[in-house]
Amino acid sequence: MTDLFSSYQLKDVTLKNRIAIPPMCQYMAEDGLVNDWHKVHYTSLARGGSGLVIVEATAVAPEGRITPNCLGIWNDDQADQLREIASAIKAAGAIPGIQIAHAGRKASANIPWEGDDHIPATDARAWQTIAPSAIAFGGDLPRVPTEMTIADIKRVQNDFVVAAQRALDAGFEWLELHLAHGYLGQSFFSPHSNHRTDEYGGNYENRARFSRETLSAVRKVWPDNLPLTARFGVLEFDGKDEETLSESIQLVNDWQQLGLDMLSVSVGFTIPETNIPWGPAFMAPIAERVRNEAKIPVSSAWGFGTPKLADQAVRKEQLDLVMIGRAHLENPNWSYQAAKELGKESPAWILPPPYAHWLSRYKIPTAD
Ligand code: FNR
Ligand code: 531
Repeated sequence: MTDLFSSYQLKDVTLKNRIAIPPMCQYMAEDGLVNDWHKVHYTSLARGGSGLVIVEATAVAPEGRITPNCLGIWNDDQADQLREIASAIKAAGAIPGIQIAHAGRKASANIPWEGDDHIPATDARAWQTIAPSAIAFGGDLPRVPTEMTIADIKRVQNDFVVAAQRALDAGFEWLELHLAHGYLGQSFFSPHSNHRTDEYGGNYENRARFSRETLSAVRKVWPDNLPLTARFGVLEFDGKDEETLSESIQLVNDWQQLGLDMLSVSVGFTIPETNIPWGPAFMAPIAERVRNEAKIPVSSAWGFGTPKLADQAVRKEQLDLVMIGRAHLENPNWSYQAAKELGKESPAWILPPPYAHWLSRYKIPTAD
């Protein structure tokens, strides 16, 4: 019986368990560069026992950052510094992954604890955003983006390809395209945000074109023996879920033909007004449906934070990997404590050997 602490092989990469730390923006970079905070953050997470650590949404171009403080991989200096993060994650016993992203019309925003809203155009820190159509997200992100020309589309697609090459050179072994959460990739597919009248808008084929072309081009530079994955909002909880889900599953099938190895099932977040059924593991049944209908390995997140819930999702074959996000921000050792709570044999051995050895032997009995 497969459970949370079963190993998992995808292409030539083997994870020591089914726990992944999903990408979580830190908003602590200057000019897209790694600094001591990222070293503290990623090494503390990586030595906690999870099988895979995915570095946060890392922008493929300056205008693709959500905020001025997002990580980037659009130049060699950034890639060189990310190399340190990849090797530290590896040294700590987890597989190093990275998510590459472009924020589209949600870009040029203040960091969450400084407003989470668009930076006023008059502010020197702001920049003009780009998107499939000149339609603002709305809410706290009212800025109207510039509709991308075909040349813009080709440039950004190439930015993803160059970013994938840099991620490979930096030592990452797991690549995730950010095609979710209302950012550029998601916004090309959603009719809410894509009103184009050329070959990148309108019917399914055209709205799928951006992501299919980008995935295909990235696959050519990302080695076939390493996992190429994507995070994608398969529905919006906007009252049109059935229609959206069936189109999304069709797109996931198309992506598989183009070499996608796994899907991280998430929410679209394409428009501000939706009815998301927030709750523990609320995405599990949706992920299970994508896994069964598209016949693709899936991961998902959203409130799996208790060991039993995460373990059940794997045992019930709803997910192949469980992403545990905020629970790890609260407790970097979440995976080790989950192993103890679930009564695993010698739980210490999901930690790096220098810790595991002394946690499994010579233990001083705890006072009852
Ligand atoms: C996130 N999330 C996120 N998702 C993503 O695809 N790329 C990213 O860079 C980020 N950044 C990010 C930052 C922070 C601070 C949070 C809390 C979340 C979403 C995250 O990966 C995860 O899907 C959600 O947090 C839900 O999982 P949990 O936290 O309920 O386990
Ligand atoms: C979405 C989110 C919404 C509600 C709770 C947690 C997370 N994330 C998306 C992130 C940025 C932060 C908010 C990205 O995908 C970059």
